[in-house]
Amino acid sequence: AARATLAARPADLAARSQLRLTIEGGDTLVAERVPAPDRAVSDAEQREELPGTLVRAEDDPPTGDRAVDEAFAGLGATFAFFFEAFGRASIDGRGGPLAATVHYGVDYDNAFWNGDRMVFGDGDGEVFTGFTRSLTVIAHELAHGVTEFSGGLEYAGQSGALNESLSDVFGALTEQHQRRQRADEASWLIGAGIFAAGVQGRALRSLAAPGTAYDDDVLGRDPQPGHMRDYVDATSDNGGVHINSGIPNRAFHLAAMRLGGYAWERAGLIWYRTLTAGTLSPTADFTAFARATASAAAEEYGERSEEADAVSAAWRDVGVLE
Ligand code: ASN
Ligand code: ZN
Repeated sequence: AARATLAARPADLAARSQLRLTIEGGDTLVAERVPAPDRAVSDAEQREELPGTLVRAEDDPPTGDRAVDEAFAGLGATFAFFFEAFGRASIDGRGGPLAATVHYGVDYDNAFWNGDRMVFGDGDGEVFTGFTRSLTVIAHELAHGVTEFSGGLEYAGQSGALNESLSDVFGALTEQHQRRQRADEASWLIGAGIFAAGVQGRALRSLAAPGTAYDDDVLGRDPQPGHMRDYVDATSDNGGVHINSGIPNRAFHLAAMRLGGYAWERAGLIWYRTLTAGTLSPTADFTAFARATASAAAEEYGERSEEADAVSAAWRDVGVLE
């Protein structure tokens, strides 16, 4: 039997695409067009001006600049994750561009999404090294774009902590997908490998054990709670968006561990559907989000499904649902 499928990309998909040839069932050649990333990495040359100079576009060869090539590869891995796991083509869902700027500022100890592009500092070399060294950081920033294009979650208080948590969840899942790691094989760390030598810590955050990622003289101690009883009423950090995100992070980890297997396949899909269903309020709090994940699980797998039960139990375990 021979079957050749040459499906043109949908007219509304502004994506670049590539021909993928696979052999099915031993004797069936399937040719299909799948979206391909459209990456553009720019160099800020240590200034705090965007976008900087374009140094690597999609069809360009590696530059030899570590940060440029790490960003390019990381954007590619994140694109592949969102498409293969959820069928989403790029940040806008229509195959649109992935723009990043590296070498931002002098001794710049952060990375961010500015509404348009991902921006990465090189670190000061004392506490942080380059922020592109971690795929989870690159995917975290790209996921802020996905959240924004999905209707957004206001970046303050609990909705802000959910925005942060979704970026951590998709950041961790991108790495697990790239490494083909099951839930119980993964590190569940964000930003492993970006601390300078001598810093007492494993990573920026841990989804599995919030509050345990680092304990360092300069950096202090990881402030994340993993349960509502330890919720931090902060005014800094937009009301603790990078602090209280530990609670929904741990809920995701618990749901994924309960289900087992590849975390993106069920727990990840449920969180993605919750974000993109179009019914989530931009000011959703933890309880509203938890209920929305339970509804998404019931919709996808059934009311009394293993998946719906795992999700509800996880939110109870962190004190968000009763
Ligand atoms: N690294 C941070 C983040 O993406 C930057 C920020 O909060 N602006 O969440
Ligand atoms: Zn973030």
